[in-house]
Amino acid sequence: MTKRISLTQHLIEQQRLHNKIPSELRLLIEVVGRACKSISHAVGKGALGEVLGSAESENVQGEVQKKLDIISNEILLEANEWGGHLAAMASEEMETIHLIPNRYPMGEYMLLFDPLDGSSNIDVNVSIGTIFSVLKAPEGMGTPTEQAFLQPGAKQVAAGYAVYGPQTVLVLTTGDGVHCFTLDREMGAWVLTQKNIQIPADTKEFAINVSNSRHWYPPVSRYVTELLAGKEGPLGKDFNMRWVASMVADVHRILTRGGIFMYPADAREPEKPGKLRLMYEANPMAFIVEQAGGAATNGQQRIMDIQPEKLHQRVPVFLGSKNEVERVTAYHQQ
Ligand code: P6P
Repeated sequence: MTKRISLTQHLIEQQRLHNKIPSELRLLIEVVGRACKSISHAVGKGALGEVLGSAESENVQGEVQKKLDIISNEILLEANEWGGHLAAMASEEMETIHLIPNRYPMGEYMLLFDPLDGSSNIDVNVSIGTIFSVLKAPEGMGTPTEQAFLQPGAKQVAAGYAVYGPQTVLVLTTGDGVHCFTLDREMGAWVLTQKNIQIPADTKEFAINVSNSRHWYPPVSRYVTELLAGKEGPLGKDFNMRWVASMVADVHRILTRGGIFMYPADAREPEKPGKLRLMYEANPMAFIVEQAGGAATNGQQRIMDIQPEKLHQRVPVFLGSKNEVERVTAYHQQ
């Protein structure tokens, strides 16, 4: 039987190799890993656990919150408040940043998360997940402010996601490759199951919500028309389409077998630059995808180069197999 590497052992070995995971960051990642195990357990209860359905409330995005959105958010807050590794947290489910209560020491990291991405899939038992991003608090910051969070994605020191699907997996990068852990539910342990994941530069699979096609701007329309033209078209090969409507599930498929994921801005709401949020969806996924040899842009520039202006700002997203992301990005620049 091959030796099983735990999350802790992986992080300690990565620290010895690259000296990028001080003990405080290792604690942060392990605590988030434990929180994701708790969320997986809550999600898995389904109708047996009084956790399905709407919470009869709205989040800062004006979206109706599911009970599990709130439960997942609480799990992450409570897991991370006491450890002394964080200066503050930010969540899709909270309008303002969450300061560490005075009774606990503050640390040098800031954690951002979408506690349960893909909520529209909860009640229909389709894979959902947690996305998180880690930034360092600015030197001499004092009391954390929203402004302290507004750092480009290139400043992330770690990022990851969990997928609550047929397996529960945790995918993680600290800047030296992308690694995948599978939850051993009997032991309650994260076990390293894939190291240094690489996304193929080419692909035959694309992910976009085609029901919005009449609203797309020309570069996206041109690109998807070419994908649909298949072998007889300019791309010279047939493509397949997938759209799970859970970013974590679509991104995990792309990490596993390649593909391009697109959530563009469109004419439905011209002032709204797409649906996905920069700080706790696009940035962490961009970090992971680039670390796996893929690319991630907003159609104009690298997502991780964007200077954030607001905590909950949205951004168009094109990410995955490098050659296809570069193609659709080039169409935006012509
Ligand atoms: P649509 C889930 O609500 C989410 O934020 C992403 O996880 C997903 O990719 C997207 O929205 C799905 O959006 O418009 O297809 O429902």
